Amino acid sequence: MTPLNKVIVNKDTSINPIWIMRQAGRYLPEFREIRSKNTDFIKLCLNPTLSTEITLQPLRRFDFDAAIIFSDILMLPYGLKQKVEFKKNFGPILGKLNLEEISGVKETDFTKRVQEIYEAIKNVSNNDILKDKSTIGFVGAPWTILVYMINQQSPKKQLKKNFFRDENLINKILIVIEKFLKIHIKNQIDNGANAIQIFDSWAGLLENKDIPNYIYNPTLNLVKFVQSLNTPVICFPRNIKDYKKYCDFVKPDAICIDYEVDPFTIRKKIKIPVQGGMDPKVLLSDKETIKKEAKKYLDIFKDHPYIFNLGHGVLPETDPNMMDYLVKTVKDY
Ligand code: 1CP
Repeated sequence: MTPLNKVIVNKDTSINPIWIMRQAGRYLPEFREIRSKNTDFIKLCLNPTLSTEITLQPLRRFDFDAAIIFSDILMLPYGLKQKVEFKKNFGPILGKLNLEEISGVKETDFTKRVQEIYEAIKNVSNNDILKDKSTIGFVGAPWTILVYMINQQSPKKQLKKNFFRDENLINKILIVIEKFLKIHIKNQIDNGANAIQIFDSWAGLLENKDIPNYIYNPTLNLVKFVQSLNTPVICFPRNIKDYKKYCDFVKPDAICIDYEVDPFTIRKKIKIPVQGGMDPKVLLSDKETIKKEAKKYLDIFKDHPYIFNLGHGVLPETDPNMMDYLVKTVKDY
């Protein structure tokens, strides 16, 4: 078993595997070079040679314990034939959502549209670099995918005022999303992913009363589905107000925490393996601060199954030498 899976499945507290969200990305000059020649982000995700190469880039530099496949959560709406574009300095822009159209998409059509992602997973998981390391597949949680599909852009700017106007319609869309997320998860596992992370980046947007319908219930269905395929599942409900309640309802195999939540409280309240937490901005400081902050998390979770990661994606302005220093610090702990 890989170190990551030992922590999640066997609850091993003697090791602290490390991987980093967005570990393949803009802080690496070798990624920027490929990206500058491939301006269409979706096409890049669907080029198995390049997406394999990008996924492996960080593993050639650093002793990470897992590869996360270079793709995007928005490949799901793309696979459902909703238009998806990534505009420079703006982020994703999606076309109008048509329930009839997405409901008409067949499983085989979907799989064909994103087939290259599975090819990349196969390439990565069969690469010698991945010996004794995990290949992480991922999806967006139903709620976060719903947000992008209806809002048609990042809700960072704002969530459409009439977002919840037609709850009946929303619930029908959620059913389609859930169906295809399961297909996408199974395809990733069939092609070599041996852990799945579910990103709920906009979990923090909901009021308490809406959380069961939009987060707990649909995510629990996905978690059960991944577990039925004998694969561990990590959930990242970013900025959720109550991680404990989330874990009690959704029952993932491991929980990834953001950098705003107090790690002491997490350790006290949560019994399942924990991942992440450190503020990505720490990597913009100096070695002394990086060491101090990394050790803080490692000390707090010393007797708890813990996977080192950040509390969100690595920032593009991060110096790769500081990442190297962080990985060595965690490995030497
Ligand atoms: O070069 C570029 O401009 C592309 C930047 C980029 C990258 C490197 C985007 C655009 N997506 C990705 C890859 C990506 N996205 C990965 C690859 C694997 C890795 O981690 O190395 C993963 C896991 C994601 C997941 C993802 N995409 C999330 C969940 C995690 C998070 O950041 O909260 C979300 C919300 C997205 C949507 C997305 N993709 C890209 C952008 C700019 C956004 C929008 C973010 C927003 O709404 O603010």
